[in-house]
Amino acid sequence: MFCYQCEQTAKGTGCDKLGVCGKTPEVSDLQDLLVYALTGLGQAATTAAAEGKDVPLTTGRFFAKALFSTLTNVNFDAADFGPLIEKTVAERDALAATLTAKLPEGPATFVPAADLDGLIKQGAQHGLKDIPETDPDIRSLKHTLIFGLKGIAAYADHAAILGQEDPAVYAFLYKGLADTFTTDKNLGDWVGLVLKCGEVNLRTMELLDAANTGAYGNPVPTVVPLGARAGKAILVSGHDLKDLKDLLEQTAGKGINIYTHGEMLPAHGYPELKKYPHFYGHYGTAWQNQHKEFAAFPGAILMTTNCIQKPAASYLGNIFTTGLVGWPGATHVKNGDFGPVIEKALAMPGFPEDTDKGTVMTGFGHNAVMGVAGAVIDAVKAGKIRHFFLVAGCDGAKPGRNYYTEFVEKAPADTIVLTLACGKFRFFDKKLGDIGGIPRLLDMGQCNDAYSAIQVAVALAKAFDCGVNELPLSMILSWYEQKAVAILLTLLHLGIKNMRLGPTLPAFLTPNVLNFLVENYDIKPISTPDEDLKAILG
Ligand code: FSO
Ligand code: SF4
Repeated sequence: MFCYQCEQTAKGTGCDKLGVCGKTPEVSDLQDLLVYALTGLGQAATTAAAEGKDVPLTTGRFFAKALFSTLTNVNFDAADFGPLIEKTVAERDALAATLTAKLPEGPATFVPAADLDGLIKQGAQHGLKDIPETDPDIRSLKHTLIFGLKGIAAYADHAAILGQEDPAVYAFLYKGLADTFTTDKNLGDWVGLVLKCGEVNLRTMELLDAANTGAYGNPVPTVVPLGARAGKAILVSGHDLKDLKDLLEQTAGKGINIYTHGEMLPAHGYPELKKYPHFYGHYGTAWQNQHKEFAAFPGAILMTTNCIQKPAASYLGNIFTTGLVGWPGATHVKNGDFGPVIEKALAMPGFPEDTDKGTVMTGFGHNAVMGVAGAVIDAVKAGKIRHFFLVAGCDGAKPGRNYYTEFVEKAPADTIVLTLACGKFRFFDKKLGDIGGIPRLLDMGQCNDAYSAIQVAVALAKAFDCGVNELPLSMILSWYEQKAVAILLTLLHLGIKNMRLGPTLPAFLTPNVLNFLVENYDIKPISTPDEDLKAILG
């Protein structure tokens, strides 16, 4: 195995024995083989499109799901990858049969082994390092593209589940993976392709925003209790709002309270979800604290997407996976088929009494923020708001991530902190007060809602008649997995400069590629909160 797609990669260079995330070498090799097979499907689909033939939308939908399943902390179950590889090859062959052109030898002609052991052996031959490339900088950009495509695939899958699709997004997924097996492009072409990935991700996030708000309404500012209500309980984690909606429907009137964990917190802001009286509150913090928090939860737990951590034995019997998520030994239920989760919750003790642990607020999506744009602009013009910080991105286990807590604590009282994704759990319950009625801490949603932050930045720039880079706005980003890579590429595509990125920089960027980013985008690693605040605020 060799994997260096996420921020916690071993020694900051790559996991080659066992994933720090818990991914086994077998699963890593199988995921590599799936990406290899998808590259072949991508070649077939790209050739079909060039020949003017239709590629069915169902192929795109499958492609996104399969690629999403290789994202960090989604699926750790080797048994799930054989069927995905077989279906990929079947889809490829169905398309290839319609083609006039002959597909090249390699991913497009690969024949999967008949059993899991054979597939694992094949996977070991088709890792990231086996992608044809001799130039280390182009290899770095090829890998960056693959990781960005994984991020797009995740967003495209979420959007498609709620009925929003764009064939152009799928076409880019096909072409992107197919391009990693080409050797006729120079470094400049590759920089262009990687930026294009950011552009396509923006379109995908736009689709997802339309999907979420179309299905469940525009989020509204909402107070969310952090304590518990006496009674049976189910905890829902991950990012899939449809799973949550289905669970709310299926538990209505059953005396079970539904709690969010991690990235599900912003779900409380959606009118069509918050209307359920048994959708009670939020429990716990970010994904890396599952061991402690899940072990203490007195009900069933449902993981709808990443990030799942290896379940401890104490709660392995209570945790359920659905959709693309998998952990060997954890019960998997089909999307929307939550009977076993409900049964388990009813058999467990639940919370014995009401407990009050205070509240937090969420629901500041672009619609809500734009609704008070007039007041925000006036406050900036009157000098009451000096600066905005977008402190956003993922959380993780590294101690260096305390930077983000300290940064928010030290941000002066005349500044506003916008946040999104699970990194917010480092400071989400801080009481930062308000500026003339505008809360100083605005939770814009999941990492899946990064589109909201971009919309707000663009609207502010329009109101002040300047570019986004001229706004009194600084982006302080934390990254962890490949959705964050896709978002970062989107911000680069939009020409955003001066981003601060931590806690460490991606291992897959060579020094030359990093230099390019520094020279053209003034991207910087985080230093200390004091130094960074001083540099930003002067
Ligand atoms: Fe976090 Fe995990 Fe949302 Fe990521 S739960 S780390 S960027 O998968 O998806 O923010
Ligand atoms: Fe290592 Fe991250 Fe890959 Fe897991 S996803 S194997 S932690 S680089």
